[in-house]
Amino acid sequence: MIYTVTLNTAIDRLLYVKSPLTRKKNNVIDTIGYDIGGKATHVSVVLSKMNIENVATGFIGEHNNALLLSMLQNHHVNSSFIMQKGCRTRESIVIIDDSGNGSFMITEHGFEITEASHKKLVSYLQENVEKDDFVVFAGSPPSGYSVDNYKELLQTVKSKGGLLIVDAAKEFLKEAIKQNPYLIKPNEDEIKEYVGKSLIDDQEYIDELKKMHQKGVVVAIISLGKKGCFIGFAQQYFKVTPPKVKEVNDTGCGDAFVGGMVAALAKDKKDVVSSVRFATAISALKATQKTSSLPSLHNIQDWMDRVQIERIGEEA
Ligand code: TA6
Repeated sequence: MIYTVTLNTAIDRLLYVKSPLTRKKNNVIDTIGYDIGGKATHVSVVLSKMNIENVATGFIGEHNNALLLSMLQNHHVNSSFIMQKGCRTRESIVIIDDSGNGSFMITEHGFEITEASHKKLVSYLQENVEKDDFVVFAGSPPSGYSVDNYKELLQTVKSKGGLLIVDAAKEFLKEAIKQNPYLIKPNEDEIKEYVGKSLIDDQEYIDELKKMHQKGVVVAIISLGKKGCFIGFAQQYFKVTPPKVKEVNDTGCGDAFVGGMVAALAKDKKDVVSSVRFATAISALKATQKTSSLPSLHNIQDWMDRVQIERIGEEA
């Protein structure tokens, strides 16, 4: 089984405006839509789209969770969330215009998780995760959620023999790396914050991927948005360039990428190069679509054929 864990679930409120968002002007909304928000839930959508069994877990608020749960059901995602009483699942605002330059995303902190809710999630993982299950942690924990609690979740998965896939930032990324994850995918800002400086050239990216391997990460990826990613595994390093697209809504592209990696690795753990090709293709395809979660895999082979993968280094 694959588990996706969203500690800070969200409902995305998508506001479409025709002309570019402008200050000191009435920016009239053309249409309003709702979609699933929260990074690991988007991973579940990709998996379910590919008929890969998975369960979305994490925390949801008691109020307004029906919309989120029904959207997950529409995408055939099975869910088993810890519901926290008296709280409201947050709404993220995503503003999309016709400029082709991507979306604006405005998020809330999310409700504070009680110790009792945290312990319920620990027990859920303890009771359900089995050896070699992928368990995906993606997205920022809600404010007030401690690194120690995060560590407890990761260690629970490890103690059951599960394989951690983590897309996190700041101190949560640092903690994840300490837990020998199977895969991590910091983006440009997250790696800059982790390393303490911007990475300039291919060699600097390779050096950071190598350091992650030395710390026990099996598949290390640094994603660079529309520029693609660097990936390292088994002492091999690649630079991956996606096809050029007219960006409609970049919200959720990183999550579609993680979903693609998990889906492809679940089929064949050894074929990391094909996996990153697939993940890059669906992330690029997602950018052309209005929604936050991936609505279709239409023509995916064509997109995959247009991904460029260049081998850039190998350790002796
Ligand atoms: O990556 C897109 C997305 O999952 C949105 O759907 C949105 O709700 C947001 O990210 C949540 O991000 P966060 O880091 O706050 O968990």
